[in-house]
Amino acid sequence: GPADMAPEVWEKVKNHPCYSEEAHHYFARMHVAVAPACNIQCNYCNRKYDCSNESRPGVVSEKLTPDQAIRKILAVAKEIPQLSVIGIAGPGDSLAAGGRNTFATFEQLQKKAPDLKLCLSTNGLALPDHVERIAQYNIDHVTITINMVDPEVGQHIYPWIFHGHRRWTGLDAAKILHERQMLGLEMLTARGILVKVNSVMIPGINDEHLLEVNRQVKARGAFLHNIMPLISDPAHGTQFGLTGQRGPTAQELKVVQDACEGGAKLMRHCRQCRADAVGLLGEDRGAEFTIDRIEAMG
Ligand code: CLF
Ligand code: SF4
Repeated sequence: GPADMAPEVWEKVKNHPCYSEEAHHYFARMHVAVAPACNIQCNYCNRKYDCSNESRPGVVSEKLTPDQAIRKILAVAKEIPQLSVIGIAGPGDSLAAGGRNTFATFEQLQKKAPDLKLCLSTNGLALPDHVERIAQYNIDHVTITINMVDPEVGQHIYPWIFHGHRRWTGLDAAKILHERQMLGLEMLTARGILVKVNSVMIPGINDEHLLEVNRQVKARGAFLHNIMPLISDPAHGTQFGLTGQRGPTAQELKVVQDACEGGAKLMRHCRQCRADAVGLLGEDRGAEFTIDRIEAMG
């Protein structure tokens, strides 16, 4: 592995297509959309479609039960030998609703296909409650979507969160979410679990602030920082879409990414996958492997 990487880290990175730019040419990932619920509201989300943390809006993912997900994964693993990672990234939050479906899927998978790496993506609100189980099921890769480290910024991104049996709004909501995200990040990195931070760049809201996000997540041990452009689509009715909030241009995105050089290492090959994507990054073979087709094959 590279000189600047400890051998145990390299072991976790070398065949993960998102954590290693090199690996993404050779190794495939598969998402199973077993997590429909969410515990917060992001202004860039439309609940009818995928968690827009990672997914382009407009197409509904194939929602699966944990049992269906296992059948689908085992069938796909036979057909795609490069498959190395199973991720749960929506269509809601993987740890909302107690993470029930997420952990039910990973628990079985760990027994039935121990060679596949497990990966999950979360907004972080429920993360501190689940670090123990994440470690227990050998989930080596966790992505947290962190769009701010300052509740003043956060209040323009998150209209509400649901936490501790009640709904919070405004600055209170953003403050709780921020504290939970930082705590979850620290707890994971303290256990040697690799953490990638995704940030959605929202012009005029958090674009300049993302340098501070980069600095703070680096200080807490994040392995990678993935700054992604907001995909704002009024046709799909996101809050930001309705207010006319635009996404950044490629040039604006690059300026912010370049300004972060020297901080937490940046991921630059993200393809903003759907919550049911299958295959190499940038290809989506999901349509070949719908659960109907798999169950028809027996
Ligand atoms: Fe999936 Fe995400 Fe795991 Fe990768 S995707 S849960 S870390 S296995 Fe990868 Fe897709 Fe970008 Fe995500 S290219 S959207 S960063
Ligand atoms: Fe939507 Fe994801 Fe935000 Fe939940 S965390 S509101 S699913 S974008």
